[in-house]
Amino acid sequence: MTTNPHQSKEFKLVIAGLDNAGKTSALIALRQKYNFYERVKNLKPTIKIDYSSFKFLNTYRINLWDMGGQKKFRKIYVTNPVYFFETDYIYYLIDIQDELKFEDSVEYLHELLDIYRNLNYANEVIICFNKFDPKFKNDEDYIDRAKMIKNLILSQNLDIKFKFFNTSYYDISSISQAFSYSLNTVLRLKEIDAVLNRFVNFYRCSYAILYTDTGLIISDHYMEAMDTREFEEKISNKINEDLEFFQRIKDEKVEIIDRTAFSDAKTYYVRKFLVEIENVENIFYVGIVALHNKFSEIKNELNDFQSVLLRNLA
Ligand SMILES: Nc1nc2c(ncn2[C@@H]2O[C@H](COP(=O)(O)OP(=O)(O)OP(=O)(O)O)[C@@H](O)[C@H]2O)c(=O)[nH]1
Ligand SMILES: [Mg+2]
Repeated sequence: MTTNPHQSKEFKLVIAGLDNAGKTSALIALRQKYNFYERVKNLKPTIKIDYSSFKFLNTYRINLWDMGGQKKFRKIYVTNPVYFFETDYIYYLIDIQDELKFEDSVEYLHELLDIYRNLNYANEVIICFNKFDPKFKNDEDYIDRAKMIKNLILSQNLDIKFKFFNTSYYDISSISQAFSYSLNTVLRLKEIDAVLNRFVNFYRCSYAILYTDTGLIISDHYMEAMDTREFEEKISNKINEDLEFFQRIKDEKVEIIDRTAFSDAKTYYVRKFLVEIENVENIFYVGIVALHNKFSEIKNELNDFQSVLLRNLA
């Protein structure tokens, strides 16, 4: 991680893999959560490298390096290690649906690992078995393929730490989990994640999400898999509604810290939290959807969340 003159900490994520592995799609799915509206269809192969970056709270700038995977570009990168300087985390995507390319994919991975060895990269290398769509989740054939590649990579690189994920843009939370893994190491999201995860698993909430007043999602947990379209309908729209509501009451100078809405069997609840981070007051919201009968307990548990946020973000 490097620090620029404006004091925001720079965090560089490199996303690599063969052409057609789904790198750009995964990043678009991820960025949709950060309010960049783009479409995944009609994607063209990435020409060399696509850079994008976003600010995270007031403290971090996350830089994403999407390394176009066509052979002609791969040749350029492997002969110019400068592209990989100061990488905080490398994500390597393998298209789990394309068996014919496994060998090439592992070979390219090894070329990159050699570069990272020379650069003394010490973090985990994050491998995503991508296009592991929800319908293949329990498919023996897919599970075996992933196991086989995993064992191959592990056995040939005993000196490197790896972390493996199954990802698919048909399950946006699988992508966000993989990316949160590296962000967690700088943001201390573990405890926050654990609390939200508990809401989903223990109280059977449809979702539990922590986001900022610009709509940036910091931590999100869902009961069911969602693709980018469903995510936009069910989550992005809801978040925008919440943000509009809180802006409106702020304009009207009313102090309200939560809002409850009912529909059918479910309760939609959002609560506002204020946390001072490096002398700047940051607003966070927790949005939760659950069955009516769970809500008094959920609200009670949320009373302690302020101190969890303070402990981990401030
Ligand atoms: N089934 C399925 N298809 C996917 C998934 N992710 C991407 N795709 C499709 O795979 C194709 C390639 O996706 P891209 O994101 O352009 O691949 P890329 O790795 O960026 O390719 P290059 O830019 O050439 O390196 C597109 O047609 C996507 O719609 C996934 O999770 N599941
Ligand atoms: Mg691409």
